[in-house]
Amino acid sequence: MPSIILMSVTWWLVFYNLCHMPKAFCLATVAFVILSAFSKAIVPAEMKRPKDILISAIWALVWFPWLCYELLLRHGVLRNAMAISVFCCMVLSTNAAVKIDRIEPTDWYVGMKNTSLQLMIYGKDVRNANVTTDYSGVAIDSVVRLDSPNYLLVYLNMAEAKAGEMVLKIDGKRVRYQLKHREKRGEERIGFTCADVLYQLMPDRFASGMVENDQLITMNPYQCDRSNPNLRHGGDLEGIRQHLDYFNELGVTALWFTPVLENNSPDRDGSSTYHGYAPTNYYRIDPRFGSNEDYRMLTDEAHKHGLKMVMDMIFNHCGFEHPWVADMPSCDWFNCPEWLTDANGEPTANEKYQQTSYQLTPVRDPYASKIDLHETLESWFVPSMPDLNQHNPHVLRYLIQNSMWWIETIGIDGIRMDTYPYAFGDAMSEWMQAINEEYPNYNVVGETWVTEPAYTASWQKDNWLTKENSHLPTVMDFAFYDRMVQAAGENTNDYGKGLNRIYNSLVYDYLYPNPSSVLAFIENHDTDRYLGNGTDTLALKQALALLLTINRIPQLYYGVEILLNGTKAQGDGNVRQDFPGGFWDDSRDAFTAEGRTDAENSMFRWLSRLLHWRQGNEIISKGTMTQFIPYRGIYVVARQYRGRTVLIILNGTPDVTTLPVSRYKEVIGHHRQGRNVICGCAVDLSREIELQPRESLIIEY
Ligand SMILES: [Ca+2]
Ligand SMILES: [Ca+2]
Repeated sequence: MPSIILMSVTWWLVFYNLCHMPKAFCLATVAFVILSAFSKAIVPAEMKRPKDILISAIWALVWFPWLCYELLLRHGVLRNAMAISVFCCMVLSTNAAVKIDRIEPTDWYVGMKNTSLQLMIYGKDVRNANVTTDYSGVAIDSVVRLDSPNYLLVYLNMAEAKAGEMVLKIDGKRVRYQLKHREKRGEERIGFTCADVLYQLMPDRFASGMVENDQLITMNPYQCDRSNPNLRHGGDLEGIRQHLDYFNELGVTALWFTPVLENNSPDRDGSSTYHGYAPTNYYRIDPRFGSNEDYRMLTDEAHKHGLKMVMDMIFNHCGFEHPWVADMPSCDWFNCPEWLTDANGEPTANEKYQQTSYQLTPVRDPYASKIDLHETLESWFVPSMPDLNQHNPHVLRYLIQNSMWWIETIGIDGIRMDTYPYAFGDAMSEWMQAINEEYPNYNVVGETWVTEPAYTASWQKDNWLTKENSHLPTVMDFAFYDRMVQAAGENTNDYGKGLNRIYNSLVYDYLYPNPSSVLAFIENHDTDRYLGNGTDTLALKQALALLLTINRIPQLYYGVEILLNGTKAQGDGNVRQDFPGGFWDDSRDAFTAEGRTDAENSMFRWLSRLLHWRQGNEIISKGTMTQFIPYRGIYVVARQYRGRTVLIILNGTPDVTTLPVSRYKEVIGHHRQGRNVICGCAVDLSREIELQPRESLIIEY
C-alpha cells in the first residue's frame, strides 16, 4: 500500500507540477498506477490473465499514445526531459526486478516432523535467480534449477524455524512468505475408522447455495446447464454447508466429496470437468465450489456437527490446463512428455498419444509384459489428463507437501486417493510413509479397482502378498461391491449364486492384514446405482444391512436414502443426478420429509434408524465376526463384543421361509429374546423365526 501511494504522488508531482500536464491526464495516470498495482496485489495469480489483458489494453490503446502526444507534441521533448527520464527509469526498474507469479506451497507450517520444505517458485526467467534469506532458524539446503527457465525449486531446512513472516530475497526482490503455527500435533489428527459411515457426494450435483458462482467469466469457457448431464450444474460448498443438519438426521458420520480442487479446463465436445478429476491447481478450491476459506469454514462447521471430512486427491494425473503442461518444469515432469505438444509446440495431446489400458492387474501380475505395465503406469487416463511422473523426486515432494498442506490448512480427517495403482507404487508408498510418520493416527483410502480380494489385499499396509509394502492403511473393497451387485437379482438357493457370493468373498478376508480397515460400498460415482433402473428396495436393504454391520468401513453414495437409481448405460451423468431440492428451481425438496414420496420416506427412515443405531456401537466397530454358509437360502452373520451380539439374517429367497434357530446356537447361546434394531420390537429366539421374501433382519441381544 505505501508503495502505491508513493508511486501515485511521484507521478502526480512529475506530470502535474513539473511538466504542467492537463489534470485529466494526471488523474488517469494515478488511476492507472493504482489499478495495475492492485491487480497484482489482490488478484490471485491464476485469475490475473483477464485483468492483465485489460490493463495492457488500456496502456497500449489509451494511456501511452496520450503520454506521447502530451510529451512530444504539446509540450516539447526537451521541456519534458524530466518526465521522460522518470518514465524510463521506472520502466527499466520494473523490468529489472524478477517477477514472481506463484510460490507453492502458498504458505507452510513450522514444527513438522519432516523439517525440509520444497518451495516451487514460478516466474518469468526465475530459473537462474539467486535466493537468500536471513530469517532466523531457516537455512537454504539446496536450490534446484529445472529445465524450464521459469521454475526454481528451493529446499529449506526448517528445523529451527519459528512462525512468522519469512522474507526471501530473490535476485534482490523481497518476497514475503508466511510460516504458521500448526493447530494440532500430527498425532492428534484422527482419521476415519470402521466406527464411521462415509457419505460420498458430488459437490456439483448435490446442492447449490449460491447462484453467483454458477457462471464465472474468470474461468476458461464452460456452461452451467442443469439440463445437460455432462456439464456443470452449479452445486457448491455453500449448498453442502446448508445441509449439514441433514447428514445428522440421516446418521452418517463422515463426508467424502469428489474432488474440489480447481478444474479450469474448458468444456470440450459437450463435456466438462464437473467431476473434479482433472486438477489445474493443487492449492486452490475451484471457485465454482467456493474459496479455500469456504472449504475451511465448511470443515469447521462439519466438525461441530460431528462429521469428519475426507478429501479426494489425484496424484496420478492433472488437467491439461494445469500451468505445468504449457510450461513443463522439467522434461520428465510427466510420463510420455513427447505426447504433450503438436508440431508447432502448442500444448495438445498429439498423434503419439496412447490411452491407458485401464487394466490394473499388470502391477501385480508376476508374468506382466513391459508393454502392459507401461500402459497401466505411464499411459494417460484420457488425452486431457497428462500422467504425472512420481519417480521424479521433485514431483513426489511437491505432492507429499500438497497433501500435508490441506491437512494442516483445512483440517481434513482423511484422504481418498484416486486411481491409486495407476501411479508408481514405490513412490506412492513413499508418500504414505511420509503421511503415516507425520500423522500416525490418520487414514487414507486408495481406489484399487479390481474385483478380486487377493488384488485389493495386496495394496493394504503390511500385507505379506507382495515384496513392497504400500503403507496404505485402507483399500477399497471392489470384490464386495461386485458380488453384492451380482447377488441383487439372484436367489441364494442357486449354488454359488445370490448371497453365497458374499459369503465366498468374505472367506478371503484372511488375505487382509486388517479387514476392518477395508472400505466397502455397493455403489459410487463410477458405478451403476445399486437399484439399477429398478426400485427393488428389498435387495437394496439386504445390501445396506450387510454393508453397515460387517467389519468394514462402510461408504454410502448420496441419494441412496431416497432411492436414486440409474445406470451408466445412459452416461455417467445418469448415476450423478442432482439431489432433488438442492437447487433453487427444484420442484420438490427431498431433504425434508414433506418433499419425499412415501417410498422415499420409508427408505430414509429405515436407513436413518440403522445408521443412528450403528453410531458408537462397539459390537460393530470392535466385535468379532462369524458367518454361516447360506442355509436354506438364509445368510446369517453374527458380530459379538463383550457378551453382546448382533445377528444379521438375510433371506436370500423370494419365498416366505423360517430360520432354524437351533443351528445358530453357538452365537445365540442361552438368549431367548432379542430386539429388532429397526423397529425396536422383541424377537423370540427360542423358536424358528419366520422370514418374509428377501427380508433383512438385524437383531441384538
Ligand atoms: Ca452455485
Ligand atoms: Ca500413471
